[in-house]
Amino acid sequence: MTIDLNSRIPNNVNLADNRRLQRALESWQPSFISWWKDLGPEGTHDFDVYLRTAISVEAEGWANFGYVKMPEYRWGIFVAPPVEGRTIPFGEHKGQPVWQDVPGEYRASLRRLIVTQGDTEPASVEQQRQLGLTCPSLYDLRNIFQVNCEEGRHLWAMVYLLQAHFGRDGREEAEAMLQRHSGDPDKPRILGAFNEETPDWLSYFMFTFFTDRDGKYQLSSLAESGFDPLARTCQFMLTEEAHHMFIGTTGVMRVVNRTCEVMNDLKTDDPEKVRAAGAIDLPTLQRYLNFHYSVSLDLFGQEISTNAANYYTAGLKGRFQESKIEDDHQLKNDIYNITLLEDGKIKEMEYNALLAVNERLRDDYVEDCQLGVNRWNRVMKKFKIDFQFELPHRGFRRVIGTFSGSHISPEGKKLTKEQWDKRVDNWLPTDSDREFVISLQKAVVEPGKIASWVAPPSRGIDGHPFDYEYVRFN
Ligand code: BYC
Repeated sequence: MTIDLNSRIPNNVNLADNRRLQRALESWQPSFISWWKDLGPEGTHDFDVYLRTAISVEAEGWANFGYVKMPEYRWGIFVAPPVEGRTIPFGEHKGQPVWQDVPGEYRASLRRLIVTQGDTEPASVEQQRQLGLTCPSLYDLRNIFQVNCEEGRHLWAMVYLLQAHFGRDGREEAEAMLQRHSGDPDKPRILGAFNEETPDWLSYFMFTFFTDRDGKYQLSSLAESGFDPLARTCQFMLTEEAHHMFIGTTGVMRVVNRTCEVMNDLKTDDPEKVRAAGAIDLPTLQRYLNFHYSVSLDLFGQEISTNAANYYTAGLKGRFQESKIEDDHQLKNDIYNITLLEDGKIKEMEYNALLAVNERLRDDYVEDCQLGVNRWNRVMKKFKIDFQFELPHRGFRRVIGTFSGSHISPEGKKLTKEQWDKRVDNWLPTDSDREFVISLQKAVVEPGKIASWVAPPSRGIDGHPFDYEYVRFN
């Protein structure tokens, strides 16, 4: 499983032995680089960035650091090693040997899953394209570039699967990945969250906490797939994904930390005074949290989904940590509790567990989000500040599924439109919140310096201190 770094496309899949595939990927590569130059991080092509590049998929090789110009980043194809004798872990083919090729009957479903996953990766790079221009510190600048490069690599991962296993259709899908663009009215990205703007660093930290975490759960369920190339690809992607969520968890935590410092220094909880001191008041942080959480909840699809049931039964997309769950892994006769809006009332209802696979994944996600929120709440406790963040009710501001089109308060009460309109400014970022947060966005690029609204990290990257020159501008 060693990575051939000298080849034009670094890989551990013996690309050199498959000339047709190698040629297909090599002919896609210039389109990718040109997309990166046009829609990747703006104005950064000459920067030397202290980046991590994988040189092997083993524990000691995937975190190799050095200065790199981003357009020269070694994007490539890395999959986790095969597990000998692996069998399909769930669904109607459970126990049969995993597939190395796409089964004809599941071709359309697999293609759709891979395209949906792949589409999110370049979308997030596009969404974050301008953030480098207003970075709060060099440390943060380096980290966002790392994330952007890895999202680019995740696109490579999906494009490899499409080109290796879906022939001409796959090549067309690979091209289309670079033609849809985040927020483009004519050719938008596939999923809603990836057409939202990420206009400031608070939104970015929230995005990496909430939306990248959806990525973790979706990739984990694809990592269980009976289609082994997809499973192994996603397994390696998950190692990179952890860093993205680290940025979200610690990013928001550092913002909370700074706000609490200011509140205690000024002995105030008046949001205006906190803002005047250049920090972001806690109620505004809660409103950003509400927004990003609800957008990300939509990414799990409908509560009751025949698509999801079919993917599961076919053995294509499993549950989170499928192999650790103790049941028959077929779910035909199992039930699962779902919160639904029925006849204008929010009710817990029992449903066939197969139809509830999306909802179960969303439940796992909600639990994980709560752990992060608890960590942020501990910061306020440490500062002896009487304020706690809360995840809003799962029906709050939803666009997909049972709650879409209704007005549900953060506490989970069904409201009329008038009631909602009266109170929504307390719950979601207002124009003036956004203007304020954007007004704080000014680039701080001197090593060791940091913007007023966020605390420095407790540790640097790869054992270096915070004031390390993580990015060199040429
Ligand atoms: N927006 O039966 P349902 C990441 C559509 S993030 C728009 O529930 P299904 C990352 C749906 O397509 C992880 N449309 O569908 C993070 C369907 O359309 P049709 C990305 C939506 O298929 C940060 C209809 O509604 N990976 O990696 O069970 C940075 C019926 O819905 C949405 C994946 O998502 C939506 N939110 O569930 C970088 C994994 N939700 O058939 C990267 C692959 C639903 O009526 N995707 N619809 O035309 C999937 O597993 C599934 O497609 C979904 C949807 C879970 C997304």
